[in-house]
Amino acid sequence: MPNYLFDSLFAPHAQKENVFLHLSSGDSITYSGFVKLAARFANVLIDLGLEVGDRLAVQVEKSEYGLALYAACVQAGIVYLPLNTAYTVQELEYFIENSGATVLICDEAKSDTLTPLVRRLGVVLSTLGPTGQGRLQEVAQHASEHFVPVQRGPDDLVAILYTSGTTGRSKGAMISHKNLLSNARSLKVAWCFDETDVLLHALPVFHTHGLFVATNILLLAGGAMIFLPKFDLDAIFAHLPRATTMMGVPTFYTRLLSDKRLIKGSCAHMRLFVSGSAPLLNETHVQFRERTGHAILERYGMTETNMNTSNPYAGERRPGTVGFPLPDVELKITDPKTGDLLENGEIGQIEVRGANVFQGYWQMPEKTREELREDGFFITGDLGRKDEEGYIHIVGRNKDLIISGGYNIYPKEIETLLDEQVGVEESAVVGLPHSDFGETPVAFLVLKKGASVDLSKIDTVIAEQLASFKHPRKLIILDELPRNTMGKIQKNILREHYNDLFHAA
Ligand code: MLC
Ligand code: AMP
Repeated sequence: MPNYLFDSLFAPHAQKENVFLHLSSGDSITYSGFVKLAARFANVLIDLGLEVGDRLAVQVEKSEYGLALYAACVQAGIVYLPLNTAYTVQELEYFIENSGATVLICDEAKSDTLTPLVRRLGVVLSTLGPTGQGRLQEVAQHASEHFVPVQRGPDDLVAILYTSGTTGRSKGAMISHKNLLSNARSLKVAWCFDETDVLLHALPVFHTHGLFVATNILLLAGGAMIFLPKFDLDAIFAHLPRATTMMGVPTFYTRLLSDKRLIKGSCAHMRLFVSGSAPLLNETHVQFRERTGHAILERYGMTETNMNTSNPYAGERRPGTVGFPLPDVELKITDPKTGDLLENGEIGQIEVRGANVFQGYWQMPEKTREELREDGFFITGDLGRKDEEGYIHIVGRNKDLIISGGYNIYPKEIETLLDEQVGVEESAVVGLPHSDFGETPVAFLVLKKGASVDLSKIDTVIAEQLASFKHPRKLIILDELPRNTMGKIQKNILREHYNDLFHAA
């Protein structure tokens, strides 16, 4: 049966014996081996009761098995819902309930903790560990390595990725087969990927960057990935000589620069370093070029849109810019108040349209209408300008968002929790510059009259409820929060005043 994404990404490789994944253990997985593993999983998922269009929630450590689950979902028509391994039980509960996922796959180590939750929600639980341990792989070993892909067209859903809301709860971005394939095709051409490429893959695979951008391009090109469990400098330097390309968030590059092993020689085999998911500092770009001779290629994307713009492969990669719109992406800069098109050079909100743009937020038609215009333009919430040569500069955000090491943190989520704590009158969470993570959250609290609070207790509550990357690095008590004449909290004043808090970090 025709299956839009499977037929381009996986089916062409079914008989190929060349390596798809080099693993940190020294083992490798061929393309045909990977396609067979995915087919086995697809059979097991069907046996677990999943049907076309059902959602499968997956919170597992990065491994070839986890990646094969994505491929299994594509061919079985199951909507893949990958979840950050740092999410707490409370966070998971929301994602499962909101998406209506009927099956959850988690690491064996988390199975006991999650059992009460899945019982309460009536969800089937299965386990999968990073070396293939767990119930899912046990059953898959005996399953057939043949699976006839179900029919899926370009507009059918392939995944839901949650991206937090600035005002309410997280929103599930509905991603279609066409969204992914169109973007992978554009990027493969734009960045000149082919079957000789070996991508050093140290990103997590529960977000757009590591899962879709990196993996789909390599699958389309027929190249290989050195598939590392996480970003670790020793592992990176051990594998760089075999790689041709790497994709990372800016923290990868600042950490590389902090290491003496980063020299021209260690990058001799590389043809491309790509950065995205957060702003790459000018100085990082310049220092990296001085040390290695490589100009990092910065691109700009989002969960909702995949990739929108990219610096050129062949032309000038201009630091501080995210390059030009990809060939099949329309981008305009508009007045945030009126939506009118602005002149080149003027700062406004970035809007994008194209086959890359998602289908809307899962079961949130109002939120979808607020951000996705009827004519197909998506209001990104990023502020930017186009310079005279057409390069796009991102100058800020029209949304209250902190990006720490490439992970998004929505202040509202932390503030809501802080405001619930006994003795807290109100709170404001802002992102402050941080040398490793780019930005990091800090919480400012105003206490109720006469109240005193134990900050360590508040820390404990935060740790129980929110993923560790969201934890405010500091809680600071103030007499009052700065406000404008309309009574609105002025976070910019807090940011300016405390700008240097982590300079020594
Ligand atoms: C981990 N920690 C973080 C963190 N990552 N804290 C803040 N921000 C982060 N990004 C926490 C850990 O949970 C741990 O907490 C503590 O920090 C020490 O961890 P670490 O060892 O220093 O971190 P590490 O594991 O090395 O991870 C850092 C990282 C990783 C930068 C390598 O976060 C990472 O791989 N980030 C990439 C994110 C990404 O893929 N984003 C793409 C989104 S898609 P504790 O409390 O346990 O000690 C997107 C669209 C697009 O944005 O355009 O691409
Ligand atoms: P996410 O919701 O995780 O997909 O994050 C998307 C957001 O990351 C975008 O809306 C931008 O704010 C930010 N982003 C991604 N790439 C870049 C970049 N190269 N420069 C600046 N911000 C970026």
